[in-house]
Formats: sequence, structure tokens, C-alpha cells
Amino acid sequence: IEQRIRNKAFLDKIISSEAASLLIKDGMTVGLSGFTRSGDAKVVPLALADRVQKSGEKLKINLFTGASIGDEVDGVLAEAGLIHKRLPFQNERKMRNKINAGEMLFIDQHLSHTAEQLRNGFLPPVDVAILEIVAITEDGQIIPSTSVGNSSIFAALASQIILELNVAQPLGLEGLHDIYEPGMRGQRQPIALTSVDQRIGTPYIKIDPDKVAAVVVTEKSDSTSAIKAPDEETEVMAGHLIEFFEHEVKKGRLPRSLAPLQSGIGSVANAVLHGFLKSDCTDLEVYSEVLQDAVFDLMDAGKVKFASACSITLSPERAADVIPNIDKYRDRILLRPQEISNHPEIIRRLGLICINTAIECDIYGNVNSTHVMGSNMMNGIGGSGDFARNALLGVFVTKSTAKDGKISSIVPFASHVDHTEHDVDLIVTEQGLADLRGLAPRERAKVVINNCAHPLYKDALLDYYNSAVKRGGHTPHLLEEALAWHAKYLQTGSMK
Ligand code: 0RQ
Repeated sequence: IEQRIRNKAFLDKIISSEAASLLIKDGMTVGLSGFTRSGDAKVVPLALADRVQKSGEKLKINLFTGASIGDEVDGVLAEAGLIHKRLPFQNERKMRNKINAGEMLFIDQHLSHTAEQLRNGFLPPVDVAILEIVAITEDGQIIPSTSVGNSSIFAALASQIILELNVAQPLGLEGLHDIYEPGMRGQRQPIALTSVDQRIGTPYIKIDPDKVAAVVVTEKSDSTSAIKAPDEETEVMAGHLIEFFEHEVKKGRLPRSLAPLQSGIGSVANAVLHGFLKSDCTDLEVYSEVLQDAVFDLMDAGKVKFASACSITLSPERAADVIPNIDKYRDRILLRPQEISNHPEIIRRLGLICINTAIECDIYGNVNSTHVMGSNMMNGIGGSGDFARNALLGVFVTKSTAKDGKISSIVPFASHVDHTEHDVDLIVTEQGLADLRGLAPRERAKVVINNCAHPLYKDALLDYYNSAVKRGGHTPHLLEEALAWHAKYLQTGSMK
């Protein structure tokens, strides 16, 4: 413990998770560390749920995080009915069901926005921040673990801080972080980050030691991610994208090292990134929010030379290998606050290739990444909007059908729009790739249908488009039929 708590004053603050949970009262807003299941505060929220369930006490909190946290914590808190409002992202079945049943509120927010909204008082103030750390320095600063997420802004603004010192997270994580606070509008300078591997901040989060109300020692590991391995279809999608990049290199529009890559979460995004293993691309750089398995595979294969993100989220097998041996990657990784990993200024300056996932795309290029059948929340927009709008190339990937072909992921009209046609440069399915750059809506529709739609649905989409064109318009539609495919699925269980 002395190795990890280097400022002796903090030793007196060590208490149990149960005792720390008593600091959380009804109506409070709680900010938890954690981004895509990694580096999340784990034991105090679970102790809170346990306490409330046993005592029958009436308690509801607002829960703010970086992004998703471990299934266990979000699932337990949701099931116990402890959450009034959650933001900015979640990825848990029980919580999703509560949100869709209207039993808890959820704000689906661009992940770079939360810090700015808190700083400006647009959201309720954070009463308690619960932050996972690996160490406290001699001068009382904290070292985060496998993610930074929103921890630095929570620490700066919260009235009280509870630290979860996780001894299962290796001390080797120290030195991987780069914490930069842009400050308040009016006093801000340009963010001086001009290359992926550049440090602009401190390796620790600065805190006011007087705000630390408790230190809880834990050894609970991160939940690992449940990424499905690449399958035949995702490999084909990766192939389309690699072929496109090779063409761009040949045309002289991109160098062989391409441009820094961002990739969203999920099995499809991970599999597509995996596809670079088979490409001729070298000296790749990653400027993303999450580092999934594929990035470490690409580093091991010598394809990726540097990766910057705000969290590391791995499968159980990869986590067991990478996290204890994190020293091996020390010179090739940086973890930043999500406000910086997802900052529009930097995304545009570095000129990123951003690969994110769609639930459905419409024929004109609008993308729905969040809502099934227009109404039911899946996970959230996450960082996909931060990246897509400001990207050099905004790429969206999805299989052309879902639910055994009963749903077409290419539809006449997106049932919810997260990414407008203006933010979408490429759509990729296992059927092919639609390059929408420089195309007007009437050109786009034909390319999306012909290149990306599944043969089961292609003719029906062309019929829709041709009938709409007869009616006219810049972006032709038959409004009375635009959502008929979704309505049919809801009525019959199939869009066919
Ligand atoms: O359902 O879980 O019941 O089998 O969606 O789909 O094909 O396994 O793909 O794991 O990559 O997830 C968009 C949801 C894709 C995810 C989404 C159903 C499908 C399946 C999962 P089952 P797959 P993935 C980074 C940036 C958020 C935005 C983002 C996501 C389940 O990647 O949430 O990128 N992205 N954020 O059956 C109905 C359709 C469907 C559909 C797929 N058209 N209609 N259901 N599914 N298409 C993240 C952060 O910022 C933290």
C-alpha cells in the first residue's frame, strides 16, 4: 500500500466500501470513473446498491460516467431502481430495458460534450466523484487506471471525492496518461496537440486533497468486453475498406500510412480494424477513444506505431496478456480525457479516418447508430458523432441485414438520425462500399442501394427510389411510405 499511497495523509482516509457508500445520499449526482467497462469505480456503487436493497431506504441518484461501465455496476444499479437519470452512454441489457420502459431517464450525449456542459453549469453539479486509481503521488495527485474518461472534470468539479485504489490494476499504468484541462471559454488557448504521440498535460489528475472524503482499497478487475470474433461477413467488410484505402493510396490522396485511425466499439468495428493486418499499410497511427483487441494485435504485428485513446477495453484473453504486461506498450500508448480524445479541434487538425457502426443507413446516407425501430435505445451515440462530423473520412459500417435477414439495414428513411447525410462519406456493408464523396442525393441513393443493400431488399429499395423520383424533390421521398418498412417489421416480424 505504501508503494501506491505515497502521501501518508491519505492512509488515514482508508475506509470500507460500505462506509464510503454512506456518503451518497438521495437526490445526489454521482460522477463515476469508467469508459467502455474499463477503469470504472466498482465497489462503492455496488456497496450502495447492497445497502439500499438491505435497508429498503428510498434513494435515487443521477449517474454520470465517461461511457459504459461494467455490466455488473450498471445492471445492479438499474435493477435496484437507484437511478433517476443516466448520461452520457450505457451498454447494458437491464439498463437498456429500464430506459426503454420509461422507468429511468437517459441522456444520449456526444462524449466530448459532457465536460463542457458540466463546466458551464448546464447539468446538475457533481456532488460526489468516485474514481478508480492505481496510486496517489507524494503531493497528493491521483493516477487513473485503464481509462481516463471524465475523471479529471469530475475531480475538478465534485464537492467530495471517493478514491477506489485498485491494487489489481498494475502500477505499470502510471505514466501512460496525459491529462489536459482546456479551461473555461474566454480564457482558452488553442489545444497544442499536433501529433498523435504528443504529450500536452500531466501524467496525473490534479485534485484538491481536502475534497477526498474516503479511500477504498479494492482488487476487483475490470469487466472484459464481449466482442464477437471476426466472422466471414465482417472480414468481407474489412476487405472492401482495405481495397478502398489501397485505391486512395494509388491515386495519391493518402500516404501508405493513411491518416490516424479512429474506430468505434463493437464486434464489427473491431473486426474491420483487424482487416488492416492483411493490408500493405504500415506505420499506422490510432487516435481513438477506445483501444480494443485489434489495436494491440496491429501493434504486435508492427502495423500500428502509436495509439492514443481514453480507455483500453479488451476481451478476457487479450486483457490477461496485455494489462499485466502493459510496460511492453509504454512507448506506444497514451490515455487522455475523453474531451481531448474526442475533441473536434484535434480530430479536424489531425485529419482522422473515423470508422463507426450503424444500426441502419438510409438511401441518402443518413445514419442511425442508436435507436432500434426508431424508438428503442440500444447503447448511445458515444463518440461516433464527435468523430464523424469532424473527420477527414467519416466511415459507417453495418451488416446489410439484421435478425436473420428479417431487417434490412439499408432503408428508405432512417427511423432515427444520429449522423446526417452531411457527416457520412462512406457506407460499407458485406455487399460492398458506397463512396458518397462529391455526390448529390439523387446520385447517392443509387450508389447506396446498388453497392450496399442485400439482394433480398435491393429491388424494393430501387422501386421506392424510382417512385419517389417521379414525385420530385432534391431528396425525393414518399413520406407516407418512408417508414412503412419499419411499421411492417413491427406488425409482422419481418421487413420482407
Ligand atoms: O442484436 O445483440 O440481440 O444479437 O444490434 O449488432 O451486428 O452484433 O454489431 O456489436 O458491432 O453493434 C451499432 C449496436 C452495433 C454498436 C451497434 C442488432 C443486432 C445485434 C448488435 P443482438 P452486431 P455490433 C464508440 C462510438 C454506437 C455508436 C458508436 C453501437 C445488435 O456498435 O452501439 O459507434 N454503436 N459509438 O441484431 C435492429 C437493425 C440492427 C439491429 C443491428 N438494423 N435493426 N437491430 N442490430 N442492426 C463507442 C463509444 O463511444 C463508447
